[in-house]
Amino acid sequence: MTLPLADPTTTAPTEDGPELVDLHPALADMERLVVEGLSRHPRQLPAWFLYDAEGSQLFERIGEQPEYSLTRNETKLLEERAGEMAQALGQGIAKQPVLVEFGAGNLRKVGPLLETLQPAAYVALDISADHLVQACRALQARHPDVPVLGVCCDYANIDHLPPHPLLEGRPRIGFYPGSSLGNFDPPQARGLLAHFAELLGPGGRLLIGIDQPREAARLEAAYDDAAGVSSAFAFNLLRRLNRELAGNFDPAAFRYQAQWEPTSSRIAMALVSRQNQMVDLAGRRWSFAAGEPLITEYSVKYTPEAFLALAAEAGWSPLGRWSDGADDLSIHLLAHSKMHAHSQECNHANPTVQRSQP
Ligand code: AVI
Repeated sequence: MTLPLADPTTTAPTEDGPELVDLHPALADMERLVVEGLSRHPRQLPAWFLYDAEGSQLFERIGEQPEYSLTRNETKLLEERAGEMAQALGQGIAKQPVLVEFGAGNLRKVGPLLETLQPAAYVALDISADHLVQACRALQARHPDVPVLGVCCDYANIDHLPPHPLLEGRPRIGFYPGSSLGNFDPPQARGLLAHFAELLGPGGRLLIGIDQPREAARLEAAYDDAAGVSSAFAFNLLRRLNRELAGNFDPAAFRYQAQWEPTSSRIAMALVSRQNQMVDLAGRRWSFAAGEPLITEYSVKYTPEAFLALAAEAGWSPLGRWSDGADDLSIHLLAHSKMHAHSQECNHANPTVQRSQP
């Protein structure tokens, strides 16, 4: 990539595009997380490891597969209902807010909200630096009136947003589409929702997309598409580990599997060892038994009720909900109950639920 990332301690504008801050975890942190993850039973790595430059591109291709409807349905819902969402988001907020997107990806979902909400600035947080640079540039070109700030980071593990004059004294609205909350197990997800409240600060609101449970066959197909893109996405993790952490995984010695686990309401994605084998990684030897899974990701699916119960435990109250025609996914609007510095009193007791026509 050509666009330079700013020093982590500054947010100086680059000459030819939006501002960027690089807070990507250091190699030593990745090594520590790999050792922790591979020492677990079952072995499991943080889902963000899947998103190097190649992984981010593969994930975009997953969104284009006919079996994986989440991206399409959520984008359509946002396009159709962004006006209502912006109105609900802005209610009772005195100042023009800043919009903060967690795990921003290709930044293709936020457009309708930028147009309808017209925030004072837009901050995109994503783990994949190259992908973020390209996406921020393209977004800034499409929306020249909204200042764009890109922050490359593991959004679950930053203490605060980088200090910036654009963010000072303004209410912050979080945007977390794509149901990425499901890639954390429920206790972690609860912690993440509480963490978002901290990052967003007083008056914080959150617009969050949540995928819902449905028939096992549809879900398993969505995570193991016929074109093999989901499988390639998982196998890319092994290539990344080999390249960045001195590994010698042999991809041919693993097979990809995506299984619906109804009792946990989740899809478990794994690379399953085809044989007993030893693998070198991060300066250690790891033994894999035949049939042993390396969990690459879970994708937990929440009914609206289950999600709102989890959100309430993290201090969030419902303000509204929009769902797609098939009711496969919902976009929830939440307000943090303890934090109303920038907002006036609002009625959280009766959230609205709005359904799109199929
Ligand atoms: C990013 N996240 C919400 C995706 C999901 O649906 O859990 C990740 C994914 N992995 C394979 N397919 C999609």
